[in-house]
Amino acid sequence: MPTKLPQPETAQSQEPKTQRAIDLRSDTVTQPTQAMRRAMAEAEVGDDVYGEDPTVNRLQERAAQIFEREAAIFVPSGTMGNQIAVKCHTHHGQEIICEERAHFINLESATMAAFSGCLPRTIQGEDGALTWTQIQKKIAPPYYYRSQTGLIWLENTLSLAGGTIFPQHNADEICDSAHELGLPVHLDGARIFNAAAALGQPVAAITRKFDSIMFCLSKGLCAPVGSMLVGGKAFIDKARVYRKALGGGMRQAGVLAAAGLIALETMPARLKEDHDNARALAEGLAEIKGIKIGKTPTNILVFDISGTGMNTGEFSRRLAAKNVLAAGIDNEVMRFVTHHDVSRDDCSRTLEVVREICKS
Ligand code: TLP
Repeated sequence: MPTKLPQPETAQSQEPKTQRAIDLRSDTVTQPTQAMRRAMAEAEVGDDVYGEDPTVNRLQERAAQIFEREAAIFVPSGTMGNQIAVKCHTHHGQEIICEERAHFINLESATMAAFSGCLPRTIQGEDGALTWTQIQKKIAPPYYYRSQTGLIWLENTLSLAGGTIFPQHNADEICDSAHELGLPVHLDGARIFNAAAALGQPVAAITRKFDSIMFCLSKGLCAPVGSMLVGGKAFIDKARVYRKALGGGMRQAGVLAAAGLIALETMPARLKEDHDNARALAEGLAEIKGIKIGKTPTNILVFDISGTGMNTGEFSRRLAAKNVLAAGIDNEVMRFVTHHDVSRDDCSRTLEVVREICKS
């Protein structure tokens, strides 16, 4: 499926200017909480390039502990975390097997090709889920002129498939079988805490077999900046080299890590609320003529609006005029994301607005 970045819509609002916009473009728009702001102001800091920032060190230790791994590293963004993982696991000229809607091949500025010199070998999975049988068929035969498979890549939840949860049995089988062939498996777990909340499982239990995991503090967990890369000590030592190479060595980054610690400790417990809101929104949308919506297991809704006679550009503009911000994944498919700064009332209001614009 062709993908385009959610573009901010200009809200040429016909509503009173004081009305707060309901921002469903992404959970990246969440504002840091008051507790985060206080912790940031009071953070103990040092130079993290020398490994001397005590707050960054604490965040890294906590992340490693929560995921039951040897080590973790704080990175400025999910994109950097993912691309460092690609670089650490592969060599130039190799292939990475992944789902065709994976974020790292569609929305990370082709860094995989530019920085690591790798090609994607894509598969379409049902609701974004892949099976070992599908993957096995895509592993390169050992001809010297054939680009060789270097890495298997899974994403949980899969954002562009509608926040779908990767079936645990498939993930375990893929990791075990790939390891038997000497292939590493990385998890883009930008929203792994959403998957864990929906499954009622600890993140460690659903990520145990992966060689490395990236997760984001700055999405549903509301931190202003930052992601973590988690794995074995040797992998994280290597990741530190490439983080610096990419310009991600930060100095007194403890001000950011302080918010990250609060995100990690306190915010996963409330994600279920976002999932409930998303489900309520999905049920309402399903009743509107012209809209087709699939499963909504977490906080991301993707729905086809081609039956309304509008494309996503027009649909987004009409929403923005009523102070609801959202964007399309392509010309026919819209994406809504619920989060901490979207209430159940905001969902009801959004449904009213969608009904109104679909009627007109
Ligand atoms: N996704 C963003 C946009 O890039 C689309 C969003 O609004 O959802 N992995 C996954 C699965 C992601 O969804 C994202 C961000 C990233 C990686 C990259 O994270 P950042 O934005 O921190 O570089």
